[in-house]
Amino acid sequence: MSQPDFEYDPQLNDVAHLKRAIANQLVYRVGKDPVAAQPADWLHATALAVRDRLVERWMKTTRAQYEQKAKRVYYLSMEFLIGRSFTNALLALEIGEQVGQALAELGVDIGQMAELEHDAALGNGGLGRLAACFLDSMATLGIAGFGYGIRYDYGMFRQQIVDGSQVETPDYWMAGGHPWEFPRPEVQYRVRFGGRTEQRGDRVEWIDTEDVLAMAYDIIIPGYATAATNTLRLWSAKAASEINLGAFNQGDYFVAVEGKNHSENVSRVLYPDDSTSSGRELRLRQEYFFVAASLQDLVRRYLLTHEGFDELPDQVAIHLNDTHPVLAIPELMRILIDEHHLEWHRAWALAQQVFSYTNHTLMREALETWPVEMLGRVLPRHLNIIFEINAHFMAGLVERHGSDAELARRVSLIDEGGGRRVRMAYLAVLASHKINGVSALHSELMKQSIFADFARLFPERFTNKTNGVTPRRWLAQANPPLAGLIDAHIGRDWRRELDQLTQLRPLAVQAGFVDAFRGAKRANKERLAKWVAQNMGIELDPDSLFDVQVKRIHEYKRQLLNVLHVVTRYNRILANPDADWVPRTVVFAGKAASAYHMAKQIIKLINDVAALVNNDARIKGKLKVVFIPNYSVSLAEMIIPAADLSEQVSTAGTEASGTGNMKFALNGALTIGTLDGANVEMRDAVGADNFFIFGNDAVQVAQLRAAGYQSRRYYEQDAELRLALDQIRDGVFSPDDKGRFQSIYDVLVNWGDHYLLLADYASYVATQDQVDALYRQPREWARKAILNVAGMGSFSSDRTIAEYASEIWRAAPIRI
Ligand code: 26V
Repeated sequence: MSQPDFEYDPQLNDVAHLKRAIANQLVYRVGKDPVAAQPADWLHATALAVRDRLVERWMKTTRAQYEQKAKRVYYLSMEFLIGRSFTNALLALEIGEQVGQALAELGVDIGQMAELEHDAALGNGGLGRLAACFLDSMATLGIAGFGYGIRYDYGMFRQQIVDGSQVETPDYWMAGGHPWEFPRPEVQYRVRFGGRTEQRGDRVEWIDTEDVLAMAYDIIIPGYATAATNTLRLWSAKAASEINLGAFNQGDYFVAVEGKNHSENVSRVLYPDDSTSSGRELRLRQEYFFVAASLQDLVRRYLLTHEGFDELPDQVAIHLNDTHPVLAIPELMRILIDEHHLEWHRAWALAQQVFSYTNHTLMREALETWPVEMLGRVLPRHLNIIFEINAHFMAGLVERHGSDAELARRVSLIDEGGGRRVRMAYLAVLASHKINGVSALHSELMKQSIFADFARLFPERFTNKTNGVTPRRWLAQANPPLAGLIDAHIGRDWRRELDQLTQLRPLAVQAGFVDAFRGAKRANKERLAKWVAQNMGIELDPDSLFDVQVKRIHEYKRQLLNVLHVVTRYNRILANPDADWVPRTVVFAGKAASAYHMAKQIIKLINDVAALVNNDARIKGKLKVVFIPNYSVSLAEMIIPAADLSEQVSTAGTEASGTGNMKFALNGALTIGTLDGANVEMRDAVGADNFFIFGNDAVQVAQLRAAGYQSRRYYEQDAELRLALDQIRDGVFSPDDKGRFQSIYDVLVNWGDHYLLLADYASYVATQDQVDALYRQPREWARKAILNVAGMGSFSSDRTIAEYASEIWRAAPIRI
């Protein structure tokens, strides 16, 4: 391989330049001879060549932000579930075809190569993926948005299914290198833990701390079809002191590295829990670690161009993605008071103008609280500050509302009942000028339940921002057949203005378009069927109705309700084998938190049911069940476009929004769902005739519970339901261990059925019959599916971010 014989210009995107660029990267950066290069080497080289094409835009954006004195929005999140970056970057640059051609000329298949990229799975589920969609939209809209988070060595665990059960293994996602990040060894901050505070005159000092360094790694976030390019800055822990030389010289090698390992463990692993606050000290340390580094970084950036803090609220917005980064509040107070000597009231006023907070769940067990004892040990100064915030709050309360001990007890930042704990959500509400929920229903329930007192005290702070998803990844990238069809009829601008999809409405009755739409769906179903055949050895029939539920496994999401329908359908087919059944393929995927026993039982049951149903010759292809292991962003990109039916069946009032629901509808699936989360708004947007709603709504759920819900009544009165539950209990699906699912039966029949599955069962099964009936009329089905796509315009994360920017952050786009 010779040196380039023409000037290397990373802005030139013709095939010849790209080919040269890729080959150069392969040789000089990856260090591989093209004749010996493996597909992974080509991927690395191509990623670097593509990344080069983003760097100039990135610098231009940073310069524009400075020149225009843009207000920066700092999105603090413990999780960013970005998935793969390669195809996303190609799309943003709109150079996919040229790169594909260049690679083809180099003898490499771009599709196969792209499949090798490891997902960056630095998140658990909805909250983390939302953060990634938001970064995409902030860049696309030209908002000066920075993501701040943790560069976990190990992201979400890899899920294997062994004998039908989940087995977790660590996922070292950077194993193949991570060409999308820029390590910044020059950007390191000291993060302090432990020690004690000492009053010196009118100042408090925090001393005798144990320190860890936070080192920055930057990931480029390209905007779509704009030069605007933002940064996700992730922090990695580095030991503040190197190995213990004394021990090393004495040959105690283990002792020598112990301290270093201990410090660096802070960014080692993502907590693989979803909605249970496990309350572990390492988690607390992680939260403070990334918050402390981020605040030092953003205050430093602000002070580069400002003296004093008067302009802080015009220049900085800090958004708290759930309570995980709430320590940013006492940390900012500490910086302003202890380091810059502001007086309390001034610091507090600034904090309140800077912070905003999104709540993502009403589940009690997910509301973070930290034991006062632990917080005092790990962060003594922050605990002082929290106590002081609380004292001011309590004093103000008496001033405004007289002394009301009961109210004070309820809203205090310190929960005094049974071991004192700090209520992080209350701290967030107190310090933020805006607090939002993630769907209209959720924002309303939030005000009525967990924040009822605060909504009375500070009504003007509470608002709603319904979630959205990025149409770049979730339609353009995930679904080329449908994206291409839409382009051919309404042009390409929907990628930036998703409302343009309304132009598809008249096409829903045009035979040519309907056929092409069905063809696109068919192609996606074939793609999934091929993957399942190759990777799982199971044959799926693309003519069958693909009925899909993919999401974290959780009782409130009610995968079990879906299973009850599957079992009922199985029984019905066996009872009436010659009837004209609509063939169905029921697809599940999702991870269970490692310590969540019931969720793991649900996975096992799904797999046991699948084994029996799929191997029953009498079923003859009328019903098939698959559990696809290791659900991830990239699997979602393949599974969702292949769905005919989207299962969104949570107990009304429990799913804050859902975002998978939006991705399915955008890809032309019909939804069967409850009036929960964003389903309510989606139904309004696409028309109730085009949406399968069933079951009790949130008000009815509350009434049922208040009236002393007795699930056993439903069990006794419904023979089909009883049969399904008895079969599960009696071991029909677990002949090797007949008692295996007794506890599932008990939860539903004897232990209160907290999520009201039995109350919604009959309505669900009846609605599934309507689904079958519609599927028998393929054009009518397609018409409704098209109207779903056409109605999804407002569920773009661009709309969501535009609302956050104007109503919460007060940040305008930069001109570039
Ligand atoms: C809590 C915890 C507790 C400690 C350990 C780690 C961990 C991780 C996550 C969570 C809370 C998860 C909250 C969440 O993901 N909520 C989802 O947010 C989505 C985006 O707003 C929304 O669409 C889903 O309905 C909601 O469940």
